Amino acid sequence: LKRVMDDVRSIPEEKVPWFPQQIKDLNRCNMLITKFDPDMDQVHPGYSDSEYRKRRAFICELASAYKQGDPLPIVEYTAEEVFTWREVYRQLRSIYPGLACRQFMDGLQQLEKECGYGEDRIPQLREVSAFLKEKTGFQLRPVAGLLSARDFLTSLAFRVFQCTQYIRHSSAPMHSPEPDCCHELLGHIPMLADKEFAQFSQEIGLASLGASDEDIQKLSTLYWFTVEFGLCKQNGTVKAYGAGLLSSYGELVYALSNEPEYKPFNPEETAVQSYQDQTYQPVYFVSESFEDAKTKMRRYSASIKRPFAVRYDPFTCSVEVLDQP
Ligand code: HBI
Ligand code: FE
Repeated sequence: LKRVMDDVRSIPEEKVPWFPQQIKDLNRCNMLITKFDPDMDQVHPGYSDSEYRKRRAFICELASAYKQGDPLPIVEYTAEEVFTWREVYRQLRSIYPGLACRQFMDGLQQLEKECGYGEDRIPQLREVSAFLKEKTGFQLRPVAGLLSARDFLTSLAFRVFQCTQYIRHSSAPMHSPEPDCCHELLGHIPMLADKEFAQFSQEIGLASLGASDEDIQKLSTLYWFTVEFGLCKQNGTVKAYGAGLLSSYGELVYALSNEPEYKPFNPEETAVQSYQDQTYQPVYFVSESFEDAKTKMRRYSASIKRPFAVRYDPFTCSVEVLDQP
């Protein structure tokens, strides 16, 4: 018996990375990645525009000072910023009907009717967050730029979506190397108004809590090829549901042309596909339906090894940690 006890004691304690259990713990999930930063990246379209950089710094400070539960900051956008928004909105809006999935079109039409979406003004995160909360329970949180994959995915577990509030540089309205409010408001928000998609997003978040770096990398790749660049079949044709596509005129048209390679969405394979964040994707993954994507993701998530299980309690907005089932 002594020998057995010693053996048991010699098993090293499994190290689980810290993760938030209460929604206010998201205040600690703010690790930014300095990629595509106009202050650091010489090819960023705003690099040589000091006015733009000052404006960005101002909007990013609002996000850095934000604490869970504060009212979302209101940004008074300038005429130049609204002009950029208008160009992006007009161009993309004209091609959505043939290329975007049904859930996206539904969400966008509701936003246009109920939330002031249109060419003439940039919607405020505060009103959009209130809209989403009623539709699917998602809420927004302002963020200063690209977050670490772990911190970004973690917030999804609480149905919190981290949104940038600055806009891309006016010299490149059709392209942004980083997320900006056009990407968030046009790409992500309409999809987050769909109940099934909201649940799909939260489940990726829950799967990421306390996961190893290696599993975070895989979940991040799955997020990339679904939430950002996903395609799905609808009435016998392929449509876009990924936010990276729905906020980029060029890549949306490209993804639905006959140029790129399509593969069926299959989490084990998709999780290890290498991807592009500088140019168009060489391959896109096509789901049979959201239902199908959700079922497959669930099976994949259940296969991730963690010495505990998690359950989200919507009444207290907290995560319960349970012993391995
Ligand atoms: N950070 N602010 C922000 N927005 C994103 O869309 C985002 C991010 N960090 C990582 C990320 N997306 C994805 O590439 C995945 O790694 C989760
Ligand atoms: Fe995004």
